[in-house]
Amino acid sequence: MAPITRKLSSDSRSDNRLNKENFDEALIRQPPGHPKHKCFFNHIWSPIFTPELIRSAKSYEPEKGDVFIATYPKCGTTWTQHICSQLMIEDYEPTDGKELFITSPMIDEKGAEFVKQLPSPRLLKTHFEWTDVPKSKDAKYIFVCRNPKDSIVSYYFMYRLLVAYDFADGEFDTFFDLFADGKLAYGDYFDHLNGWLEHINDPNVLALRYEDMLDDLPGTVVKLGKFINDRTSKLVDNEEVVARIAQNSSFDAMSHDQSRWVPQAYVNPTQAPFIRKGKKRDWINHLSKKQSDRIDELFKQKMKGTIAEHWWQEQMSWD
Ligand code: PPS
Repeated sequence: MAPITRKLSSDSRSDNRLNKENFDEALIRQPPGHPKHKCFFNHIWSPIFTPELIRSAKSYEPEKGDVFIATYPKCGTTWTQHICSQLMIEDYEPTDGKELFITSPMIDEKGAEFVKQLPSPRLLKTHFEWTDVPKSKDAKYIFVCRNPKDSIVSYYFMYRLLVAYDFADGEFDTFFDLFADGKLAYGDYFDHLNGWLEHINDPNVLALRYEDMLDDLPGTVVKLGKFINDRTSKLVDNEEVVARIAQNSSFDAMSHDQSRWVPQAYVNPTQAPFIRKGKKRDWINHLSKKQSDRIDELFKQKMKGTIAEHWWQEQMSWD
């Protein structure tokens, strides 16, 4: 673990001068040139997370009808949430103050109590790895993944965008090394992917790839509708409904009024917006050949023998 900016830590728990607030502060780490993180439970988190809410989120007991959208960050979460919200929530209309962020909250950040007061069926976001996600055979899980090279670039721009990370001027090379070493919020991309891949054939899990969503958005809307529940399954039998949802969920449509997704107080207005490029292979504009080779090597080592071993060859090739 990299050096820490504040003296703290394992002894902090026994220091009775620390109240809740400065205990949270004590978990902050930010070596020079790095983003700001919180470190607890042997994991790295966004500085806005707290141990209490993470513990609470993990202990949530899912109810029948709950739908989790689970991703490693930047793999198509918001996009999938927006599509599913249109299918599941009758008066869904995200606006400033009633952002998707609130109607389809991230359980990891908000904890169980916040989630329980939402009307059922609930649509929840999570970046938890498989082992941490609250499990129930009565809940459904939509796992969305994206090739690692585009995920790194998108994640880099998000770290610059979100005020909490204090990384608006952060260097890509620093960020790249943290990603490759698994030292960003939510840890190692490959471990996260591998954990979920072991469950993609479970009957209550649907796996999607971001790149396939780009290739066939109406088909993705139908897949989601058929998976979620009987009502949404019937809805997607109607071609007009599918066409309208796909239209509302295009990159251009979602680029408008971005205050619908994330509260504006969270973002740095000088940075690229949250819905940023929405493409495959944008990584070619940011990774050096050496960095690209390093990800290829990690992919080969860590995905060998898995169902994803040969995924994304075209999207990840240097040529
Ligand atoms: S987060 O913060 O983890 O919830 O981010 P997440 O929503 O998973 O990922 C954000 C990336 O998804 C892209 N996006 C889209 N691409 C294509 N079409 C649509 N409609 C769409 N909506 C979101 C978004 O632009 C981010 O990717 P990049 O590569 O940064 O553009």
